[in-house]
Amino acid sequence: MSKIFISCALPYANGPCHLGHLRSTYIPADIYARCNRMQGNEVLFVCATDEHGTPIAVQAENEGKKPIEIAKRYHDMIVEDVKSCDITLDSFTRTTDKLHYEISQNFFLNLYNKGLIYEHTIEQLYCENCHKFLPDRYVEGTCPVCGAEGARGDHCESCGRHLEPTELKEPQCLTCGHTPVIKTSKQYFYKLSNFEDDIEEYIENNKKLPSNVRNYALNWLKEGLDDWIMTRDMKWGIPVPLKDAEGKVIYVWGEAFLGYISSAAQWSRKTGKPWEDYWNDTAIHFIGKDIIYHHALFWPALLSGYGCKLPDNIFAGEFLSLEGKKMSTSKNWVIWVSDFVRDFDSDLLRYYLTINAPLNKDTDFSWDDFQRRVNDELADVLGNFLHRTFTFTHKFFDGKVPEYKNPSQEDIEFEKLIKQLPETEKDYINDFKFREGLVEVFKVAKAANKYFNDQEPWKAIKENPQKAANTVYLCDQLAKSFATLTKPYIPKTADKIAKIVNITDNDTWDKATEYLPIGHEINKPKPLFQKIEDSTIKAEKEKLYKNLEKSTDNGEKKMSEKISIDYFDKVEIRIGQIKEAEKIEKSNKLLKLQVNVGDKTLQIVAGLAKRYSPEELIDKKVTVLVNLEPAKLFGVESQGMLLASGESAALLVPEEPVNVGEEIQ
Ligand code: B3M
Ligand code: ZN
Repeated sequence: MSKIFISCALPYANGPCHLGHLRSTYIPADIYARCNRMQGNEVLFVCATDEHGTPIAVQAENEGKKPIEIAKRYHDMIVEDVKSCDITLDSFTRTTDKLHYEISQNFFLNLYNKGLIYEHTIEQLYCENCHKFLPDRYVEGTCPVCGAEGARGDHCESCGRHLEPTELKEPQCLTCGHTPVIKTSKQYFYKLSNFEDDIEEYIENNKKLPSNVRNYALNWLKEGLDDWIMTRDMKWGIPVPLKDAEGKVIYVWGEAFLGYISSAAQWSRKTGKPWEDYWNDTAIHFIGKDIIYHHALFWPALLSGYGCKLPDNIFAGEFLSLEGKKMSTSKNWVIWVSDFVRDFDSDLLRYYLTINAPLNKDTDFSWDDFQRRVNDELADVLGNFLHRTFTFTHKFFDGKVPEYKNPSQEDIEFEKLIKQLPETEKDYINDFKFREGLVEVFKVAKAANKYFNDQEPWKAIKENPQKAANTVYLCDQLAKSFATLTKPYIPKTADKIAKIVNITDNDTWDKATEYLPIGHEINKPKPLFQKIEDSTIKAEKEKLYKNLEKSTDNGEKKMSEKISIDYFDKVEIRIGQIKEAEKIEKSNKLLKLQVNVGDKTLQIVAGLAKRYSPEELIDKKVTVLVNLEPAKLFGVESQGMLLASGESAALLVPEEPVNVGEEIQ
């Protein structure tokens, strides 16, 4: 038996959880935690909200609130989000907890006293109007790399570069709009460069590290490691525990990691069990791919400096996009967990986000694909198998597991699948191959449906009742096994299956191989999954696009994916002429247009109101995407799309006179 320390990256307490958080960390970590507990290992599964840093401080200023109020609001929401998806954390604390302050300051002091943290004076941006330094997100400007406006002091969203505030062109104080000046300030740096060799050895020798983490880390190591700044001049944060460091706090990345430890330490205080036993046995971090650098290089270097065992594994989930576009909370292109679980069972989400792609690949959430997987896979494969098994047990065998005698070759073959599954699936999960484990369950469920069809128990019951009994017997056994084996993935459903099968222990992996005794009574089945109607998906899509419309921007660029010429051939673009145009009530952006495209007139809702008045559009010739699936925007059906440039919404119009209805090729 092992003791396993599992952590999820600490979410910033500046917003609730969205599907991306679930996909990259919570769901995989929970699958792993659950499966390990079921195998009899002792698990300590921790997380906390990351409550310092400029995003929260800036938001608080904008709302005229204290940072702690913002943090508390989102901490409470995140706790609910995580609960609603059955993430079985043992401890979910906050980086504003007293114990976290103590642990973080002691950690800092320990490194400082060893000479691993040193003072160094650097140039920083300072707002003379607000009388404060402007680290990270306190300042915005033009990106020096790609020229995009609105780049933040720490990062440019447009090109993805990490930035220093002093690198920004035309910087502006985010609070008051003044142009900041450059001032020098003493800061504290960690001697990260001292640890290059140690970290390289750690990464090279740790054969269990997944390839994405390994490769990213080794590439960065090739470039060499620069010392890391550990402090900030700001009020919101953990004070630097040194006499002459007034007004300075520990940089959020210099203390957030300690959230893993302080969360565990708070759990230890409650339970009396030492968290160190878990860390020292096996420590595993689940994170998103954007913070591999921090976890694979910086955190191990801090731990080495402190003299502590390094994590055994770091598992980085890659990105989730939404309907083919990069998710963006600022642009409202996002699905919040709380909205999702209001409309759907969280198991459906756990299923979809796991089966959709392995974690080391980027993937997309699309409402149509979600519907397809729920209807064709959960309902038609797993749900159908279980339902027919339970129904037949009741219809022909009085709700009792029938006798199994003289098995046929098919029975023997099928039984092999049942017996192999627990081991195969466990191996996959232990190997962090969560998708593969789930695919295996569905392979067997598919094979079970085929076996059921081939055996035709509805016929056999008349001609050869023992054959029907064997079929139902084996299917009952597999159904029972599913009550355990699906639990790491879809825990609510697994418990429903257990209830119907009438067993109480579906929490022990080994029990999956134990058979139900002949004569065991099962309960009356209820359908486990409901199919999702087209109208439901349509409504969800409308909601999503409406959100986008509400936001100030036009959304982000599509992920640049190559398409084939055949695919492009399907796209029908024609010259059209606008015949009518009117404003859409309650929207300051949208116009409702009637556009003649030759053989028909399409009603199109377009985001042109800011640039064009309805009158000036009448009779204008425009370029129209004709074969677009209709969608509703602000309750108005739109049957096509006008081509226009993104940001400025300038229409693409033909240069020379052309006929209405002419196709663009
Ligand atoms: N709070 C969230 C992120 O960058 C950040 C993680 C901290 S983990 C120690 O995804
Ligand atoms: Zn200012």
